[in-house]
Amino acid sequence: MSHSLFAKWQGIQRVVVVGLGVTGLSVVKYLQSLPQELSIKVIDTRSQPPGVELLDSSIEVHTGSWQLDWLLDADLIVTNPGIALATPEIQQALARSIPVVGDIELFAWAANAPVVAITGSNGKSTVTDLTGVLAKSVGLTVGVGGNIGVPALELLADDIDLYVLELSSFQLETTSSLKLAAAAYLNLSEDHMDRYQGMEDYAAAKQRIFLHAETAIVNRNEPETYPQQDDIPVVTFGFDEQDFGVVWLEAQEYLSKQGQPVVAVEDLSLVGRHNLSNSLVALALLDAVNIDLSTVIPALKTYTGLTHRCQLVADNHGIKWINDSKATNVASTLAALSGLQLTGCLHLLVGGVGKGADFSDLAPVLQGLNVKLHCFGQDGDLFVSLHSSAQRWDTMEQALESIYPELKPGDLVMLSPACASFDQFKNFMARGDEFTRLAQHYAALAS
Ligand code: UMA
Ligand code: ADP
Repeated sequence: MSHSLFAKWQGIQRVVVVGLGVTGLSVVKYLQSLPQELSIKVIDTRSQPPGVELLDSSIEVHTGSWQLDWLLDADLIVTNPGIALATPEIQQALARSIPVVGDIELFAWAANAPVVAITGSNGKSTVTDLTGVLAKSVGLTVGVGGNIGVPALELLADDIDLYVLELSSFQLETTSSLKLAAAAYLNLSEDHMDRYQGMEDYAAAKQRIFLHAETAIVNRNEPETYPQQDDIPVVTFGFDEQDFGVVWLEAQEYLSKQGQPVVAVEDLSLVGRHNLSNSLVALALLDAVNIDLSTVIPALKTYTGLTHRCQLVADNHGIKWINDSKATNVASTLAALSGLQLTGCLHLLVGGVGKGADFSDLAPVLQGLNVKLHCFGQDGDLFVSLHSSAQRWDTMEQALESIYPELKPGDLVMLSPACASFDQFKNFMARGDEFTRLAQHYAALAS
């Protein structure tokens, strides 16, 4: 244990982990690996939290409600990102000056290789994965994790050259000492309004990515993404010739660095304008840690993206089925709609948990498309007024069952729900997997 890590843990004996899931489990495992004797207790307000069966029997667990006396007796509370700092029980602990941190803060105490991180409302996972893939392609040992699904504490190892972390606003709320070689803030649009008081509150959580950043990578079109401190060097990305941008040479478009071409857009496998922007950010992050960009171009050209993001999952008789289950807010569904090359009718499936969002920005875009809107799930009603074609279904399966007999060549069936999945699915992956299974089933029936 390094001297600085030892200093962080001095005086801490009773640790309460709030919220299991993959984060809580990684925290417990990490705490157990530390050399000092800690008393570890776990609280999860769910009656059957995921992962409880994997806990060591020596750990005391309370499920189904809060256990305030445990909380108020702790030297340190480590929360799952699903637990808001504003939760009254957590506020009571804070009022008694009990420190409350998240797993990313514990990671920050222990990491001893350069870290780059990505936040924003949309594109985080794509940029995180791409940055990791490109860095690995030049032979580096890279730890890629965070909100993308692999808890950051599981990445800690002595042989890591670079950590690449996706950080959600939830995680940033409880992170205060993470030193970043570069921090990218992609964009800001409405999301998680069920957790925050309003956009200001949500934006303030995201700004925390810059607390100890050596370089800020920000979106030229979105002033909200710039750091509020003026002592951080800023590198920008956008669709013109400045910093990381695009240039046209002999009628060909290139991604560029300071006006110099880096790679031709037509050589990329990723599709959609939003993915050009994501590629620019990955290049800017690697540049910030002194990786020669010319060496990552072969991997950039072949990168096709992550599953559940505008992913073609069935293509039969000229009918395409696209899984964009990761579109969990309005801006991501708008991005998916803006990249469409439509020759027939779009059957768009929307709905799930709306998280308090205002969906009205979708209406003008839908007006301009040959679209049939299929609304399902808990908040499906909120979409019905957006387009005259709208039909209400309880489930995605019911919608697809009715859609498939009327499909014609050129039609496109897309799940881009603008909502979270928790009303009917374990997570967005399970929702996307179910869509893919059904799409492949109905595509086969049509053949
Ligand atoms: N919960 C309770 N009571 C508790 C603990 C949790 O009700 O005591 C609820 C939370 O309110 C939350 C849900 O349980 O809605 C999530 O808990 P979980 O067990 O699924 O959490 P983990 O498995 O640890 O997953 C978390 C992140 N989840 C959230 O931030 C909600 C995952 O991001 C992340 O991949 C994982 O840690 C590893 O870092 C998911 C997510 O939806 C994909 N993130 C949001 C997003 O991307 O929009 C921010
Ligand atoms: P996040 O991790 O921030 O949710 P993802 O890379 O998983 O981001 O993409 C989530 C959704 O947002 C997908 O539906 C994808 O098509 C869309 N998307 C990806 N990048 C961007 C971007 N830069 N701007 C807007 N939407 C995007």
